[in-house]
Amino acid sequence: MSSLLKTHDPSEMNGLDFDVEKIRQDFPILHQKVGSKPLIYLDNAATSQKPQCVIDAVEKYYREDNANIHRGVHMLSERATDYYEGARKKIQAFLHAKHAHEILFVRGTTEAINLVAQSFGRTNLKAGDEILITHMEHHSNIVPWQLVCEQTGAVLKVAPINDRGELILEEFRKLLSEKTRLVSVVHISNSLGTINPVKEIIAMAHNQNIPVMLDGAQATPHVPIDVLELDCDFYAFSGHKLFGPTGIGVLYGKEKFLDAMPPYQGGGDMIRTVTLEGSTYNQLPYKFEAGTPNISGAIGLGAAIDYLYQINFSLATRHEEELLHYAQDKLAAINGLRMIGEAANKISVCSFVIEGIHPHDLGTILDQEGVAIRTGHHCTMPLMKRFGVPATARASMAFYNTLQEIDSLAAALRKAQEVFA
Ligand code: C6P
Repeated sequence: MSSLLKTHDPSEMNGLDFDVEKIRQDFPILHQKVGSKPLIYLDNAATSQKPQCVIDAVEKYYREDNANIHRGVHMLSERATDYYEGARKKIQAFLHAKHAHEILFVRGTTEAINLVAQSFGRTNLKAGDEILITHMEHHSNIVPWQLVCEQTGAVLKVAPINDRGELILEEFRKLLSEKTRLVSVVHISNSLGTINPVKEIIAMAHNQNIPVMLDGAQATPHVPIDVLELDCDFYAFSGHKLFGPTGIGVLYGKEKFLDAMPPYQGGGDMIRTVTLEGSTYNQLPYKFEAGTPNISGAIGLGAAIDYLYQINFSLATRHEEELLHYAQDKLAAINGLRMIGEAANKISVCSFVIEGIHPHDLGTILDQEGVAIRTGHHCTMPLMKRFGVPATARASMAFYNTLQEIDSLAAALRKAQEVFA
C-alpha cells in the first residue's frame, strides 16, 4: 500500500526520541536569514511551517496523480480519489471519529463553523432561542453566530472569563437553559493559550441535551484529540495550523446531526439527482462537499498527520511545555511587561504588552532582529476589550522552536525597550 494511503492506529504514536535539532531539519523554511539574523519563527498560532514530507506529498500529487475525483473511470481519477479518501481516513483515525463519513473537508475552521451555523443553525433556531459561546472566542466563532441570530431572531449568550483568562465554569453553567440550542466553544484560545475544560463543558451541556461544537484550530497542533472520548458533537480545525497546507480544514460532526442537516452549498458532487423541478442530495460526506474540493490540500494534510505519528507527538508536546515555562520565566524578568493570559492550563502561547511601546512597534523591531511574532487583536476584539488593551504582542511556539530562540526573543524585547527608552 502506498504511504499516502496508510492509515494509523493512534496508539502507534511513539516513534523516535524527540530531538529538536533533528526535527528542524525536516522544515526547510526555518533555515534562512532575515537580513543578517537567523529567522526565529514564533508565529505558529497564525500558521505553522510545513515539513518536507508535506511539500513532497503535494508536489507528487501534481506531478504524478492530478485528476478530478469521484467523476472519472480513468486511472488518474481513481488514484486521486483513493488518495483523497485515504486522507479522510487518516483524519478519522487522528480524531478518533467513529466513521470516515463524519469527516467533512472544508477550507478551514472558519468555513466549518459557518457550515454549522448556516446548516444546523438555520434549521434548528427560532426567535428567542440561545447559542452559548465564551468571551475568549475568535471572530470565526462569534460572527457566524451573529449572522444566524440576525436571520432567525436567536440570541447569542457569552460566558465570562476571569482575569487569568480562564472560563468561569459556574457562570457558564448558569447560562445553560432550556432555551440553549447549541454551545460553541474554543478548545484552546489563540490569544491567551488557555486550554478550556471541554470535557466538563460538554458534560454540563449534554446533561441538558444541548449539542456542543468545539473550535479546535489551536488545539489540534498541541494536544491529542479524541472526539469519541470528548463526546463533542462538532469539531473544527484548519490544516495550515497542523503543519499542513492552507485552504484545507475539517469539520467533524456526529452522523446523527450531519444526516439531519441540509446541504450548506449546492453544486456538483453533493447531489444524487437533479431535475429542473428539484434535486435530491448525496449521502455523507459528499452532501457537504459541493464542487471540486481541495484535493492536494487534503493529501498534504494527510501527510502532515503521518508526520506527527512519526515524530512522537507526546514528546513534542512535552518539549513545548518546556518552551512555555522557559518563555514565561524570561518574559516575567522584563520590566514593564504584562502577560495577557495566565491560565493554569495553557499551551505555548505568550501574549503580552510592554509599557510605553505599542505592540506593532514591538513587532517591527523584533522583525529587524529576525524574530517573527504576531501583533494586533488576533481576531479576538471582545477579548482585547475584556483585558483593556487594543492589541498584544504574541509569541507562539511549536515543537521545532528552541530555548535559544526564546533567549533571542527576550534579547530583542530588551533591545526594543532601549530604542523606546
Ligand atoms: N487564528 C491566529 O493568528 P482559519 O483562518 O479558518 O484557518 O482559522 C480561524 C481561527 C478560528 N479559531 C481560532 C481559535 C483561531 O486561532 C483561528 C485562526 C489565527 O490566531 C489567525 S487570526
